[in-house]
Amino acid sequence: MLQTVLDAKPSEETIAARDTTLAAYHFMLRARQLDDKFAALYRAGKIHGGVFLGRGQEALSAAVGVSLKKTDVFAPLIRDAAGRLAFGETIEDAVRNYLGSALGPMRGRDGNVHRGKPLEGYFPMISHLGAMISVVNGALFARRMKGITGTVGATCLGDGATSTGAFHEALNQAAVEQLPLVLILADNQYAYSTPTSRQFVCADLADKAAGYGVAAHSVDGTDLAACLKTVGAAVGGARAGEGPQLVVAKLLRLCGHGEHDDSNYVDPKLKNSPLGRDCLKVAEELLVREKWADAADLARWRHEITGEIEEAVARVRREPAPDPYDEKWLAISSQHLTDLHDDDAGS
Ligand SMILES: Cc1ncc(C[n+]2csc(CCOP(=O)(O)OP(=O)(O)O)c2C)c(N)n1
Ligand SMILES: [Mg+2]
Repeated sequence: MLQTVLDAKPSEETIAARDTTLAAYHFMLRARQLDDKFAALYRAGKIHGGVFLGRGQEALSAAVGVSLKKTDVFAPLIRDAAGRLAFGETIEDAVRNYLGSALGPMRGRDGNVHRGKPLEGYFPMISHLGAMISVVNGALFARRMKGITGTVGATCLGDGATSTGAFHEALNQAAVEQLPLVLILADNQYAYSTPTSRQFVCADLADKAAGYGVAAHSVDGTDLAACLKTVGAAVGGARAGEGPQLVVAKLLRLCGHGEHDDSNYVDPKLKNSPLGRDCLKVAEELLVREKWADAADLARWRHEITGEIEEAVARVRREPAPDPYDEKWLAISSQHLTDLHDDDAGS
């Protein structure tokens, strides 16, 4: 397949677009299959606590992950399995967190989507409702004070989170300080069971950006190519010193709030509207249309990823659970999350 594309002598731009799109699609597919596996493990009673999925939001999330550099800062939320993988998280670490392995990023002490590696610029989630924006602002401030330039910080948000004080305060702060913040807002039509009509009355959430003096970008969140272009432009703008960028993507959450929620409140008309398109299928149609992949490639990739996930789950299930006597406890974090030395840890 690759050879066919190369034989046609495409421009460098086309090759770059193809490579980025294929990479993003692979992260989307991995995320979807990982989510499906977590849902199955949850139903089988193998996962304690909730399972929170990103079905329908993978294109947007993958676009964020592939647009960032490893030296950037990223605070993913509930629906960002694709973005996490694209930013460098391994399937194994995601599985470890869900199954409570002591070898996981949180050493089995925190579950599901609450995982990250702050020393690698990738923050564990506090809350889905705007709490991470000020954390990213803080990281960007820290870099500015250390004289580190060219770093972008990204985090995500839902439509419901725009009603919180945390969103307002942090976006305003980022604007006043002209921080290189990229805020990805997934307007997925519901905050748990609350529809957007009960959440805000402006025509479009992108309209809110003007009130903060922030650049706004709108995108169809079901369309991978559009997400890559728009998120890429927003990240580029922030990196070029143009201040905070708000990306508003319209789409539909194609799952419950969590696996415990059957989402029977979702309006069937929305499911049948363009917002209800499955971004994974839209991306596959694009790959086939562009001749970047064919049906056999898609089937092979699915099969390979299923194998990778099954192997990771089997390995992780043999790993030990946490032992509280092994921990060095700090007031707000466990020592492994910080760069403190032993001497500092006790204070
Ligand atoms: C302060 C606070 N209130 C309530 C919750 C429970 N909660 C978590 S996510 C959520 C809905 C979020 O909706 P939205 O921002 O639209 O994001 P989506 O779930 O649609 O991705 C709620 C009510 C919480 N985590 N924190
Ligand atoms: Mg929502």
